[in-house]
Amino acid sequence: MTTEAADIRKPTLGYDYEFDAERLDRIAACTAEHGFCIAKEVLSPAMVDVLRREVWRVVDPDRALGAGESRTWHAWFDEATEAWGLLDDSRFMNLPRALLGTGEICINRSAAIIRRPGSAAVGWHTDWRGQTDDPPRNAGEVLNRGSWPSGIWFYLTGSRPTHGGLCVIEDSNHADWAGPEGFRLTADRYSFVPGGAAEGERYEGFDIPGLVPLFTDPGDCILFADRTFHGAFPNREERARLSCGVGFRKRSDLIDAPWELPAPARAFVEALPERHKRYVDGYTGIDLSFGSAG
Ligand SMILES: O=C(O)CCC(=O)C(=O)O
Ligand SMILES: [Fe+2]
Repeated sequence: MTTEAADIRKPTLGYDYEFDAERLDRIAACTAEHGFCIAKEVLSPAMVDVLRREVWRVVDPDRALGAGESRTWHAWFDEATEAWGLLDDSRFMNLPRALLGTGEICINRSAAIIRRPGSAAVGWHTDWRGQTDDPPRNAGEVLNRGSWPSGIWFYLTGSRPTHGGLCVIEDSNHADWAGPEGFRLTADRYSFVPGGAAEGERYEGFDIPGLVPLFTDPGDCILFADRTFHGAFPNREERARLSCGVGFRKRSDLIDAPWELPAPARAFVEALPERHKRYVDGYTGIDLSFGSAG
């Protein structure tokens, strides 16, 4: 496969992975079987505008990010007051309900990312942190140990290889997946490296068997499973790449977070309208100062 982003075309796989957002059965089945799918036109153009504005306002209010830089803002949704309407949007909310198999869900975590033109690739990794039962060493190990989807993301300026788009490895969501052919999983099973290579930095190449570059429009939702391995291309376009995601888990999957509810999370829980309070029953917020980075 060529690794020139501009030459990479949308692949034809042996199965469908793009569905109308109402095809919840297909969406859940594809994510369970292949580890990912795309729900089409989840957001109205007006909601795309709202979310773009809220990503800028919360993540980089002074437009201080320089060329080549990127910034990830954890618990973005806590502060993104204008985006809370997502919780009223059944076209969106039915997606996590379908993946989790229940309507009894709460917010697990959220984030928004800005990647300015020239920003670097994101090396291959899984967000899942259930490889061990050892006491959690950081917030990711607290919040990403269960079998809830790691990804429910809007790429608000579209996902495509030239624009820092997301890519996944198909079928890498299965517990017995041992890495792409020609690669091996790292000892912690967070990532993989080429056959004979030493473990070190995350691998950032795009010449990987099973790689699926995702092409989406701004209102589409990218869904991926708890363990799915993914990476992102560098942003080679003139425009900043904007994305945001809100992840949910079953309310019955309790998390006993080793931190006090952080102030933005407390303010969020208090300010949410009564009809939305069930989505924060069990919400922990995130305290990135807990443990080591990650
Ligand atoms: O920026 C992206 O497209 C992917 C980011 C990601 O995978 C992560 O932050 O865990
Ligand atoms: Fe990730």
